[in-house]
Amino acid sequence: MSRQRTSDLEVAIIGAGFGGLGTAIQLKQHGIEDFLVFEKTAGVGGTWWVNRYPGCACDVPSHLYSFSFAPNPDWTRRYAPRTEIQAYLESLVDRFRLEAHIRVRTGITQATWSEREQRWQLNDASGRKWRARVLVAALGGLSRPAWPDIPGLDDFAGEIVHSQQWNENLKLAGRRVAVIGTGASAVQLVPHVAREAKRLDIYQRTPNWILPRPDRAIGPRRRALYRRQPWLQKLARFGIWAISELRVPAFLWSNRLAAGHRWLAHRHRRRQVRDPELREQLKPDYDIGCKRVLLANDFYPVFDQRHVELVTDGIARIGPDAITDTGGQRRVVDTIILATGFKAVDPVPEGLIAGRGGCDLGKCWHSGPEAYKGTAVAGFPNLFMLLGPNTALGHNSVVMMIESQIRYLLAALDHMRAHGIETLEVRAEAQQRWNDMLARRMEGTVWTAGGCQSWYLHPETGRNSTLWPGFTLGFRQRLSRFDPEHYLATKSA
Ligand code: N01
Repeated sequence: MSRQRTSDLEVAIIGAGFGGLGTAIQLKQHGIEDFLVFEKTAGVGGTWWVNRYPGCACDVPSHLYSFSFAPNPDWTRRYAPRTEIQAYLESLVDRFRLEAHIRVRTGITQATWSEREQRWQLNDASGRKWRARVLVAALGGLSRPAWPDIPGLDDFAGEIVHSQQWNENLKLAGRRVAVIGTGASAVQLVPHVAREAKRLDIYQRTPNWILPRPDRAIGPRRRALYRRQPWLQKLARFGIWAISELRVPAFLWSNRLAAGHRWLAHRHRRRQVRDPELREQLKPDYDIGCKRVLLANDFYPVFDQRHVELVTDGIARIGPDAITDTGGQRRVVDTIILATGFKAVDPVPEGLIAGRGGCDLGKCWHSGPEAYKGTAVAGFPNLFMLLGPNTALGHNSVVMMIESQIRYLLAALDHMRAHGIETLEVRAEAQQRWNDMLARRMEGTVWTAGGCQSWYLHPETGRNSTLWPGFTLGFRQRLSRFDPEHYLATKSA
C-alpha cells in the first residue's frame, strides 16, 4: 500500500543540492507535499557534498550565496568554507522538515516520458520504479568532471585524482605531485598541496585573472546582531548583490569599464610574485572576465617556494611515472591532481532523460545545450530544469538564478492546477526565439570577443550555452510570471 503511494508522485526532483533543496522547500511552502527528492550520493548538498578537495570554499559571499527565504545569520566568514555551506544545506532539511521527502543513495538511472501515461517514468539504481507528473532536473551545471584527453594518462602508474572526486585518504606528504590546471579549483587546493608535497609541478595552460580575496571573519557580535535584526542581514545581502551586478556592463558592453579590476589584478600579481619572469608567465593576455575571474590570496605566493615549479609548456604525454612537456622536459611524479574542471557544455549524461519519442536529452544537445529560459525544453513535457543552459553567472550568485527558476516552476504548477492541464511543453518557436535573443546578446561580449577560450563556450560551435548574458534582475523579471502563450498544453480527460 505504502509502496503504491510513494511510487506515484506529483513532482520528482533529481538532485539534492541548492536547486533540489530550494525546490523542495518552496513546494512545501506552496502546499505541495506529494514530491520526492532523489539524490545519488549519501547526503544532501550537491556540489558541496561532492567537492571535498582541501581549501574548497565559495567565491561568492555567503550572505548572498544562500537562499533569501532561508537566511543564515551565523556565517562565520565572508566567504564560507565548503564545510559551512554543507552544514547550512543540511540544516535546511530539519528547518523545513524535508526529511520524509528526500531519498539519498537513490540515483535515478533513467527518466523517460511516457506518452501513454502522460507521466515521467523513473528507474532508480536499485531497480525501483517511480512515476511523476512533473520532473525537476536539479542536476547542477558543473557536476560532471572533465578528464583531460592527454596521451598516456591511462598508463600512469601512480595515483590520479580529479579535484571533484577527491580521495580523502590521499597521501601527499613526501610525494612528487603534479597539478594540471590553474582554474578556480586549482587556486584553492594548490596552497594546501604545496604545504605537504615534497615537490609540486603546476601545469598552467592559460593564466587567469586573479583578484585579492577580500575574506574576513564575521565576529560573534555581528552574527548576534543579524539574529536580532534580520533586516540588517538583508541589507548586507542587498549591498553584495548590487555591487556584484555593477560588473555586468564591463562584461557585456565595454571591457574598458573593468579598468579598476585590471589594475587591482596586476597590482596583486606584482605584490605577490617577486620574480619578474614568473610574473610575466602568470599574466593573462585576454580581457578580464572572458574566463571566470578568480579570487585568491595564497596562490601566487606558492611560487616563491623552492619545491614548486610553474610549467607553462604544454603536456606532450604522460608515462607510468612522469610527465613530459612539449619542450621535451620529463618530470618524475608520484601523484597527479587533475584540476581540469567540468563538462559544462555537456551537463546531462546520455541515457538519463528521454522525452517525446524517446529523444535523449544528452544526445540531442550534442552541439550544446539549449532551453527556454534555461528551464523548459521543447519535446520534454512537464520537465523543468534548474541551472539549465545559459543560467550560470560570471559576476553574481547562481542562487539568485535558482530562486527565479523555482518561482517560475511554482507559477507553472499553479497554472496547470487552475486550468486542469495535464501537460505543458514549451513551443519550439519560443525556445528558438529565446536562443536567438541569447545569441544576439552574446555578440561582442567579453565571453565571445574577449580573446580567450573558456569552458563557457562549446568547443566546436563556439556558442556560449552556459552563461546568462545580463543582470540577474533581468533574468528574474523574465521569469517573474508563467507565460502559457509559449507552451502547448493538454487538458485532463
Ligand atoms: O575548472 P576550470 P575549475 N591540459 O575549467 C586546465 C566553479 N568553482 O574546476 O584555462 C592542461 O576553471 C584549464 O586550462 P585552460 C566555478 O564556476 C567554483 O577550476 O582551459 N590543462 C584550466 O586551467 C569555476 O569557474 C568554486 O587553458 C588543462 C583548468 O584546467 C568552475 O567551477 C570553486 C587541460 C580547469 O579550470 C570550474 O572551475 C571551484 C588539459 N588537457 C570551482 N584541460 C567556488 O568558489 C583543462 N585544463 C564557487
